[in-house]
Order: sequence, then structure tokens, then C-alpha cells
Amino acid sequence: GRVALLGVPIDMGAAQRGTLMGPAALRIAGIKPVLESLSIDVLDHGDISIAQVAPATDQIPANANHYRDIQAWTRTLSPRAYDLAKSGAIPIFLGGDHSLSMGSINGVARYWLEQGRELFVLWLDAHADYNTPLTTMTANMHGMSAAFVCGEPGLDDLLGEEPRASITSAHLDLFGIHSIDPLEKKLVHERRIAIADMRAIDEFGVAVLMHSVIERVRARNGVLHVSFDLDVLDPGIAPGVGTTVPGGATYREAHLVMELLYDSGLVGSVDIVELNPFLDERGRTARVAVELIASLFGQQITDRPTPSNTLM
Ligand code: DIR
Ligand code: MN
Ligand code: MN
Ligand code: MN
Repeated sequence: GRVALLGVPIDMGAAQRGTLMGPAALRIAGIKPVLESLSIDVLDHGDISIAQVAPATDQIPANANHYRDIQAWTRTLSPRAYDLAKSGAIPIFLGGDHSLSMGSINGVARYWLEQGRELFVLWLDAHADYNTPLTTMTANMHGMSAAFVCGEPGLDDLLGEEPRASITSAHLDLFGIHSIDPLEKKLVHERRIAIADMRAIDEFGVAVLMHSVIERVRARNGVLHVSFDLDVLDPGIAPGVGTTVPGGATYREAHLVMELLYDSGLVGSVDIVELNPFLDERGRTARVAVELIASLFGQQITDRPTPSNTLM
């Protein structure tokens, strides 16, 4: 297979600066050689920049911090994401805070729509990121990206001329959630969004819950985008993020999620977001992220068939 790496050094979507160093840290932690060790062809396209983008003239909405910055990033990233998907490689977007997913998912979704395939999104995150300017308590736009890609109103002119290819809330799976704001929770329930929170993971385990995510995509011949916010992991193993929440996924649970996704063969694109090297402990979180990406692309403990491969 082929993978295209693209760095998106954005940090204005979050309260805490520093995720703009994320792409560099993921490269230093060895994301390219690790993928190459799995016989994957990797092309690193470097980092994108918003230096060339023309200033927008739409009204700045209330309750959307650094709207102009996020707008410039989104308008720059969306067409790049479209092109990378079209190239036939699996793009991995190296963040950067989670607001980058507004651009990455929009571009990738547009490509798959043209191919007549539905794009599903697996949102691995401590947070639901399903706020809008009407529900947010912080006005931070990294908390709005899932809602935006599902077509929720409130940031309607963000993309300007760039075609909007929203998926719907029926294409979203929230997984590993353990922090959600009151109005955000209400909206998630109103939309009947599929959600596996940490309580469900404790009770049923990740394997059962992941199989239902995967089967839903497979039943519609869909393609899966994995939007991986490192704060879904327990802070004990992933301290290098801006908004840690206790009670996250363990190392083993996270690897199993990735291994099951690899086995599914359905993953078409990936975001890896919220790594903040300024807050990390000597690269620990960056290394965990790269190890998990290795599992997502086929690294296994033994080269024997895994239990779910054999039994199902
Ligand atoms: C919170 C935190 N729900 C917000 N969101 C974060 O600001 O909307 N997402 N940290 O990753
Ligand atoms: Mn997030
Ligand atoms: Mn998060
Ligand atoms: Mn593994």
C-alpha cells in the first residue's frame, strides 16, 4: 500500500498553544520508517502553510475563537486532502489541533462522494467535538469539528468557494468519549449519533463495539476515515495533549482498536491530532502515537492469524 503524510501545523483551534509542533514530533518519533518497516510506500509531503491563502470577507460568527485562522487552514487543507485521496494513497494528516479535521474530512469526503462511496468517520476522542457556536462553552473551534463535518449550522461560510461535502450525523461514530458539555450532549442525543463512551467500553470491551462500527461501514460498502485525537488515551500513557481527561483508553484497548481497524481493510484516511510536544514528557506521547499508527497499518505481535481473523 501507499501512504501520504501531510503535516498541518495548526494550534489556534485549541486553548493551549503548541500543537503546531506536533507534525515535527511525529516525524522525529519515526512515523515514516515505522510505516516503511511494514512494507508501505510512504511519501512525506511536508507541512502545509496558509501563507498564500486570500483573506476571506464573510462575517465572523460569534463564539468561534480565531475564526479567520481556522478558516484559512480549512480552505487550504480541504483541496489538498481531496488531491491526496485522489492520488490513491492513504493520507495521514499530522496535527495540529482537531480543528484540522474540518478540512481533511471535507476534502476526503468530496473525493469518495465522486466515487459513489459513502465516507464514515470514526471519532476516537475523549471529547465529542460536537459543539456549534450556539452550544460551546469555550468558543474553541477544535471542539466543533465533528459537528461541522456533519453539516451542523453555525459556521456556514467557513469554506467559501471550496465545495462543502458534509457527511451526515448518521456517518459518525463517537468512540472512547468521556467528556461532553451539557448542550453538546443534548445535540448528540437529538441527532441519535452512534456513541461508544468509556462506560460502554468498560462494560462490553472494545472488540464488540468496534465490530459494530466496522459492520455498519461494510454493510454500505463505505470507506472509513479515522480521526484520532490522542486525548482519547489515558493521560497516564499520553500526557502530551492540551486537554487531558482521566479515565481514557488503555494502551491495550487502543492497540486492539487499531488492529481491528487494520483487519477490516476499510480505512481510507487518518487524522492524528492534539499532540502538544510542549506538554509532552520526553516524546512519550509522540512514541505511543507512532506505535498505534503501526498497529493501524498492520504491525502485529506475532505473524499468526489473530483470533478474530480465525474465528469469524
Ligand atoms: C470542550 C473541549 N468540549 C470544548 N473539547 C476538546 O472546548 O468544546 N476537544 N478539548 O478535543
Ligand atoms: Mn478532539
Ligand atoms: Mn479531545
Ligand atoms: Mn499492536
